[in-house]
Amino acid sequence: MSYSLGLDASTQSISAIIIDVEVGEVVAEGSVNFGERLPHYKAPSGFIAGGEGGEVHSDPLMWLDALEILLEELSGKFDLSKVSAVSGAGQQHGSVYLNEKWLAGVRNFDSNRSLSEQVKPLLARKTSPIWMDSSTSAECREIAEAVDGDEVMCAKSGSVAIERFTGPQIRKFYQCNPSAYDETARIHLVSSFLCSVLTGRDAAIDTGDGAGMNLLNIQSWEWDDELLDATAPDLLEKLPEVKFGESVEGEVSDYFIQRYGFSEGVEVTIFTGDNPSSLVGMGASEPGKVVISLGTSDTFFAAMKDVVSDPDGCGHVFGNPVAGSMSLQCFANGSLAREAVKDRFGYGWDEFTKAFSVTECGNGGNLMLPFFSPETSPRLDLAEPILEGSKAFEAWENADVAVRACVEGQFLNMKQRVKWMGLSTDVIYLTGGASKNDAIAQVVSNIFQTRVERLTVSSSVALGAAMRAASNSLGKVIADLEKVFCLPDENGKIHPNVSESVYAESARRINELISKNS
Ligand code: XUL
Repeated sequence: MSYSLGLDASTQSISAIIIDVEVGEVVAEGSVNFGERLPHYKAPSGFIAGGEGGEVHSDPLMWLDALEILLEELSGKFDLSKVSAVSGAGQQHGSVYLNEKWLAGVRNFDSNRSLSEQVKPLLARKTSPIWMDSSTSAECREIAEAVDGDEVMCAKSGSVAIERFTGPQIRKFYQCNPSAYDETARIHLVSSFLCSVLTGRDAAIDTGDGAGMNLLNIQSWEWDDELLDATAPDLLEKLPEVKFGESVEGEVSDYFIQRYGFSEGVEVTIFTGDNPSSLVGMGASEPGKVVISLGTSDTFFAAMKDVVSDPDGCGHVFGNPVAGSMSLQCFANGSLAREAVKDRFGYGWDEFTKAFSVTECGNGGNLMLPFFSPETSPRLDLAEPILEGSKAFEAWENADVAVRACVEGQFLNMKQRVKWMGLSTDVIYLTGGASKNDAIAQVVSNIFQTRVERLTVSSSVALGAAMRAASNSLGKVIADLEKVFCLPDENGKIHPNVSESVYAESARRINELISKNS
C-alpha cells in the first residue's frame, strides 16, 4: 500500500487529497474555507477587501492556520503515518516576504506552538499581494521599458509585464517601502512558502510557478539577470533557487510528524502553481488536451509542443511540472462574477441554473461583458459589467437573461482570447467548482463547439500534486496514474446542441464591445 498526499492552497480555501496509488482510489479528502473557518482574518473570500488602487492582499498566517485545521481534520479521517509521499500547489503569483530570521526559523518550528505564531516574527511584510492585485501598472511599464519593451519581456519571461505577476509586485514593494525591502531576506511564492514550512527548509521555486513572476527566463529556466535588474536591486539573493518539477525538496519535518502523526522520511516533491498542478491532475500534461478550470479566476490551459506567445500580451507560457511548457490564459472575473450576478437578483445556485432552461442559446442578442473588477484577458479596467441588448436587460430587470448573458459573455470572450494558442481540440476537460454545473458546461460546449468532459475527481489541483509526488517518490509513471485517476465521468459528457452559427454574431459583437471600452 502506498499513499500519496496532495495539497491545494487556493484563493478561498486549502484542500487535500490522499490517493492509494496501488489500488487507484481516493482514500481521503478535506478542505478548509478561509472565510468560513477563520472569520477573524476578515477575508470572507480569502483576501483582504478594500485595498487601494487595485491592491489585493491576503494574510499568510491565515494560510498556515488553515493548513493546521486541514491536517488536524484529515488526521481524524485517515492515519497520516501511512502517507509516503507529499506535494502541493498554491495560487500563482502571490508572494511572501521573510526577514533574515527566516532561514534559521523555518528549520526549528516547535510542535507545541502554532505555525502562525512562529512565522509571524519571520515576516518582513505582514501581508502578501496575490494574483487579484492590479495595482502595479506603473511598475510594469518601468520594467518593460528597462528591457526594451513588451516583445523582449515576452520572449524572455513568457509574458509581457503583468500587474499580478510577482516581479512588478516586488518592484512596487521596493519603491513604496525600500527599508522593508532591504530587510527582506527571502521572497517566496505561496507554493514555495508552504513547501518550506512543510519540509522545515528553505524550498526552491519550480519552473511552473516561477514563470508567473516575470523574472524567470523560459529558454534557460533560470533567473534572468536583466529582468532581475529591471525589477529591484539585489533581488537574486532574495530569491530561492529554481528547480524543475521532478525535484524532491526534502522530507516532512518534525513539526508535522509530532503534531499530525506523519512518519519519518516522507519525501516532499517541490510544490508548483495551482494551474500547472491541475494540468497534471486533469491528465493533460502531454500536448493534445485542453483544460478549462472554473474557479475564483477562470483559466484555459494546455501542454505545449512549441513555445508561441500571445500577440495581445494577455496569455502566458509557464513550465509544465512534468516536462516542457504549457500555455495559460487567466480570466480574473470567474466565479466571483457569476456569484455577483446571482446575488444581484437574490438567486440561489438552483435558480441560477434554472435560468438556462428558460432562456435560449444566443440569449436573443442580449450580451454582457461580465467584468465586475479589472479583467486580465483582455486587460480592461471595469468596475461594472457592460450590457448591450433590450432596455429591460440593460436596466438589470431580467434576472434569467442576465444570468445567461454573464456565462455566455465569459466563454465568448474566452474563445476569442485563446486563439493565439493555435490549438485544435476535440475535447475540453472542465474542472473547478462550477464545472459540475451542467448548464454552464453546455454553454462551454456550444460556444467552443466541442465535446466537454468532466473527471470523476473534481479536485484536480490537489490530485495533480498527489500524482506528482507518487511519480517522484514512489516510482509511479504519470501516464499510468492518469489511466486510473483521471477518468472522465461517463455521465458527465456534454455535446454541442446548437450549431456554430448561433453564436457567430455574438462573437463578433463581444469583440466590438471590448474595442469600444478599451
Ligand atoms: C493564473 C492566475 C490564477 C491564480 C489563482 O495566472 O492568476 O489562476 O493561479 O488561481
